[in-house]
Amino acid sequence: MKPIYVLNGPNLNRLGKREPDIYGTTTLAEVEQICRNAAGERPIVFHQTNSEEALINWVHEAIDEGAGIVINPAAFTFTSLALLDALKMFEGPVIEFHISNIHKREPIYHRSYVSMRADAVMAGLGAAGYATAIRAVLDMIGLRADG
Ligand code: CA2
Repeated sequence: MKPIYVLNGPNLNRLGKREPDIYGTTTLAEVEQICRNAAGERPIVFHQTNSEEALINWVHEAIDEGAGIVINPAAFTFTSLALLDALKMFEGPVIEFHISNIHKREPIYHRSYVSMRADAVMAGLGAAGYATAIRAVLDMIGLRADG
């Protein structure tokens, strides 16, 4: 069974340790467990990086090996055409996920390049929302013959 790739961008390794009023108190290790629990038997490849290159390389890996992608690109959401180009090469479902509601924030957080490829965009459900994203991507994979 092909895995779901859950990819997390810069600074999310600090989750649960800073700005709990915006991002909550759940750590990234707990997010990983939330994702694995929600996925059931479907394998999860879970990564976080502060490097744009590493994030793109994992999207490339998913192109060859993944059934779906849940990606929280963090700040690369608003800056990275290279990440958008990589995601465009992926043929399965892509969910863009943000812990906070980026649309409640300053205008620089409103224009997402990743949204131009994402099949769904989720924002503001907190860290627990990763489980919802996993269930949604599983549903989307289930609708495809080659999932
Ligand atoms: O809400 C999200 O999930 C974000 O993608 C998080 C990004 C931010 O740039 C996006 O606008 C929204 C990263 C925020 C900074 O990283 C932190 C991580 C943990 C604790 C505090 C900051």
